[in-house]
Amino acid sequence: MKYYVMTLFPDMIEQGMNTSILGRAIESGTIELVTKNIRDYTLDRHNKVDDYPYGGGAGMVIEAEPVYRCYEAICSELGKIPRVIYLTPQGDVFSQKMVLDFSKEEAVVFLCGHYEGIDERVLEEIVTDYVSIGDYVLTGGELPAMVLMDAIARFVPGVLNNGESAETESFSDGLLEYPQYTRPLEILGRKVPDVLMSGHHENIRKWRQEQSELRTKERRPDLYQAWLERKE
Ligand code: 6GU
Repeated sequence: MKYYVMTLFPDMIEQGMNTSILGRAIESGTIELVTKNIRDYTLDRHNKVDDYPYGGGAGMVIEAEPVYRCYEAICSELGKIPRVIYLTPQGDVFSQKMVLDFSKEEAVVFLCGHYEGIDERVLEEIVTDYVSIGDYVLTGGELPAMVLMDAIARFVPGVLNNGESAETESFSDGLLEYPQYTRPLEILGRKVPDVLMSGHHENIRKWRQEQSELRTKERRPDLYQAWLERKE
């Protein structure tokens, strides 16, 4: 999987992606991460990338030209026209379904906006997917881009090391994960559920399934309802 990120803050992406599982995946080449500073693609003498909005109003708008030139450079490097995801609160809300869809791509390009936005004409020209991570407003698309890259990476072969495949965790079948315990057997006046010490694998599997269902019903009734309807 090859990730390209078009941004005015490449350091933020690189700093955010160099740790833990993602850091290792990049280190080993399982995932490739290329950040492109939009500012490097301006033709302006002072490297200016934004300007006042036509029609007036607060804030600045990122110009079409540097974004388009940055996109062209990425297309040349890839030798193909990639999916381009624009991170915006106006997009479709990110879901595990979208994760699976994006994870099938050879390369994904993320476009991160700031300020009041990006000139609409370059968005019309290059963006294939508009994605939001939820109903709240952030200062820019960098954190959302990292959220998407993290979720997608979990489905790239070789990123998750141990036997725990991406499928067996929360949301795989639409339920939340069951509770987990480790040593000691008792702490804070609470014991580990007996069934987990029984060595009876079928009982343990059933108990965990029950816990997943109970927990989903309690904490995410919307997901539980959808799961019930799918099961029928
Ligand atoms: Cl993708 N971008 C920004 N700026 N704010 C958001 C968002 C994205 N998703 C939720 N809020």
